[in-house]
Amino acid sequence: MNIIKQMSEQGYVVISEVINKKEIDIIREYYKKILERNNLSTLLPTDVLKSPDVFNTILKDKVVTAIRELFSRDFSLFPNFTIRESVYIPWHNDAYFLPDEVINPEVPLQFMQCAIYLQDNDPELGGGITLIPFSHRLDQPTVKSMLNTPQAYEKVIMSKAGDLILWDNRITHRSTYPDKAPDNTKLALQWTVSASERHNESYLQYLQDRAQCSMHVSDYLLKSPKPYFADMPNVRYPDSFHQDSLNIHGRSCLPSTRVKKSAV
Ligand SMILES: O=C(O)CCC(=O)C(=O)O
Repeated sequence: MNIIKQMSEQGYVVISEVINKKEIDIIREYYKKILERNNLSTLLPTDVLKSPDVFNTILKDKVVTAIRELFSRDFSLFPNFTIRESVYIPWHNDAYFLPDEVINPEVPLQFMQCAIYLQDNDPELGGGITLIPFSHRLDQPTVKSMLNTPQAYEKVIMSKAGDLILWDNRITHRSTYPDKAPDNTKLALQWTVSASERHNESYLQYLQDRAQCSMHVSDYLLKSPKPYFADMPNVRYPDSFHQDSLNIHGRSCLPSTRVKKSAV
């Protein structure tokens, strides 16, 4: 099945091996170094930008090509790129805070969540996500009733370390919970993209609001990611971007991708 058809029918795709073992280790090391400095398990976007080795992963040809193909056009990148540690989030949907036209199961794909997990996913050890295929095409009451017996519908995405998972942000998903202690820290590089600028302002407002209020289920987790949301207005294009990232952007990889000039 091609990726456009799979995204449309299943609500997610896996692009395998977008980064290799050496690149995984570099991102893991960078996370560890920054964690020692500020003790935040959701890295600040401006800290991600300081390392072109990390940020440029998002701009890799294989990544950008897949996103462009799925949207059939250039796209916007939001200032919410981060590396997150040991996030375990229950069933949720990332679109319910957006305008009705975005949530509507009938409309074409508009927002995608992107994650490169830095370890394999495993039903016992966790490390990635579990989702309900096709739930992006269902209305809220239907999904709610399915969540009474999610085992009947869920699918553990068996991604490998370094794979990119892209999901329609209307899909109902959760972290794959570990049944026993994983042997490695669960880490993921994550970000959001959109196909049209029509709803970008409301999404940016939503990200800004989350610096003050708890809205999404993940805002209620023990380690609050509020400093991460509060940092997003500091992402300014081009001033907060490393020259190596700007070179990639200018070279052609993202000729017209609209990195937001003023984040929020
Ligand atoms: O990485 C995970 O475990 C879950 C991520 C997630 O649910 C999200 O970003 O919406």
